[in-house]
Amino acid sequence: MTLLALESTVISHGLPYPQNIAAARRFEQIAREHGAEPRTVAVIGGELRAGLSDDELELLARSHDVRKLSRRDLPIAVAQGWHGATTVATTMWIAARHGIRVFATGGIGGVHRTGRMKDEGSMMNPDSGLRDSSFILHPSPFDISADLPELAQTPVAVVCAGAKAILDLPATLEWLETWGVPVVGYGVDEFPAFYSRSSGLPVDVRVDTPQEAAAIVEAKRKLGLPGGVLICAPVPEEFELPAAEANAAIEQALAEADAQGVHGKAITPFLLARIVELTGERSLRANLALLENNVRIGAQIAAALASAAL
Ligand code: PSU
Ligand code: MN
Repeated sequence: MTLLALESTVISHGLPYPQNIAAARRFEQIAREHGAEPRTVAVIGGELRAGLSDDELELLARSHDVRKLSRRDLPIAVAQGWHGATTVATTMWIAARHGIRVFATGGIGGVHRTGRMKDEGSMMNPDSGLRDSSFILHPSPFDISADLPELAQTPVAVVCAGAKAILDLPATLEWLETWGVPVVGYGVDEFPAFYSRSSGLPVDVRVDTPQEAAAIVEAKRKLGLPGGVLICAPVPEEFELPAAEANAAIEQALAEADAQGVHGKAITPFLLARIVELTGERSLRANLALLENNVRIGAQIAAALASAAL
């Protein structure tokens, strides 16, 4: 059977209720329509699961008692019997244990922006000619999502719309290069930036069919290279947010997180929620549209991978 993994952090912490439960059901439907059996991944009562009942989807969508579980949280969640939504990292890991090779999501985590200057043009005090420490006030700690090391070690192909510009996208791509993760553009030459179709940063290769994408995934496996492949499909054109609008919201959300001292595992959900508040319905529609697009492409790649043609 051709299987497609779907994540649950986007349901529990990435989309509002009730749009999230409707979306979770729709994703499963879209996967089936395109040749793959969906397996939404989560931790239910401490049990690692790939494939959920409708009641369990509802629990993930509604409950405030569902934690965001990254890799380090898994043993704790199991030992303590938690309910948890899985991030890209933990979804990959659980999917691999269930023999699932392809996973569709929205955006991946990456290298967070750090050490930016409050005002990059004004590091030098023009009167004294000295560095002015009041301009170097950005104490955000070093933060790299566990999604990246998971891509480096776990053999699951991840279909996403790139990563949001809340992250340092050049640093994220450098990290993936260092750790041997191929970055494939699906019908696109640039790494997509989630709400925007382009980032100005090139992908390693462009493919235009599920078969071409599947061939890269299969070649990596045959070579014995560890880790996954990142397949990046841009948000459908009619739902794209203008880069200026998305970036303004991102900059404001980052400044608020900084001012409020939000960091660690709370930073991504904080930024995502603020961006939706600042940009309104259109960002939500873009988010849903790119997720549906990725589920369709993921199902087609999973089907191509399962076919004998490779
Ligand atoms: N980026 C998004 N939407 C998301 C996430 C990231 O645009 O929903 C979620 C994914 O589950 C991802 C996780 O795996 O956030 C990354 O969190 P962290 O940066 O704490 O690793
Ligand atoms: Mn982090």
